[in-house]
Amino acid sequence: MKSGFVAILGRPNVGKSTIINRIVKHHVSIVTEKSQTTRNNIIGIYNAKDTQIVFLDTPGIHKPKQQLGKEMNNMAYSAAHDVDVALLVVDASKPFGLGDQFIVDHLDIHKTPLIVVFNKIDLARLDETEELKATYREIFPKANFIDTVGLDGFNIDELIKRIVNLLPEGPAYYPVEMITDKDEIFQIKEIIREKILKQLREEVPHSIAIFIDHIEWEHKPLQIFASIIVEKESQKAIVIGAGGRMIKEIGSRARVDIERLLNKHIFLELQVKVVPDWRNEPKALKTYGYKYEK
Ligand SMILES: Nc1nc2c(ncn2[C@@H]2O[C@H](COP(=O)(O)OP(=O)(O)OP(=O)(O)O)[C@@H](O)[C@H]2O)c(=O)[nH]1
Ligand SMILES: [Mg+2]
Repeated sequence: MKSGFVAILGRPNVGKSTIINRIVKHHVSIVTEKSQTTRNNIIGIYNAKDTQIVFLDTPGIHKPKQQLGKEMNNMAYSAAHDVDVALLVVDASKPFGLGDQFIVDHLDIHKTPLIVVFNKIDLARLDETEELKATYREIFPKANFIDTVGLDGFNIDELIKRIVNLLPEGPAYYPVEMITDKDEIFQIKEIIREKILKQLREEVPHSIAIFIDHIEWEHKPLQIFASIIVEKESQKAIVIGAGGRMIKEIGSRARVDIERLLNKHIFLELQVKVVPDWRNEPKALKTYGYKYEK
């Protein structure tokens, strides 16, 4: 059989997580319209007849302002190593800019079989994409190019075909019933974070982390007590909202998805905690699951 590992790399917000979810037909990685949604490497496993592809979704590579950003970049850089194929996802509707150059300079993918995925082709003008492709052709003369729309699945089957062509013969690395490497706790935290990202504006989403304080597994309904970590009192006020309306909304939206994930009724209690500058604190980064370890 054909099998192997494929890293999905690129700038924030280009559609990497949308693509992995399309390929594995599950919501293994949260998607929002905000940049830097994904903060960890997340495995999504594709199984078909005589084929297993282990995809790694990665945080969008960007110029980091905090230690958190450095950790996220390091996770993405590490994913690029020892894979059979690298996908470099770019936003086909945006001209080649400093952020793209940053990736080319920092990401060591010149020796790996590479597919440059021109995603969001639905938003792009033909003449603009021609120019973008010419630039990428100069940088990666041997790479395979493909246009996709992660949002509706356009060309995703073709992308899978091309990946399979580049894969070696090998064993199944994971049991076929496994879809992701992340456990339920991770997924619960991501669901809560997704609701906050979708509900709030730019600055606050980047400053939050989720910590599960306690789960009463035996209780009916199952009880989950979680903390939303922010950096400032002003952010705490925003997350709670006037009369507690915002946190109530976040909680009820998250509860619906967590119930679907666990297939049972749950009780979700959220509280907000201020941990100043946690994005630069090594201990806090470790506690919240964002410390890159080799
Ligand atoms: N129009 C259009 N929108 C897309 C397409 N693919 C993804 N999007 C949207 O782009 C936004 C970002 O998608 P994500 O999948 O979260 O992007 P990402 O690359 O994982 O972003 P980070 O996790 O921040 O690095 C979301 O609002 C998606 O719905 C596409 O092909 N066309
Ligand atoms: Mg993502």
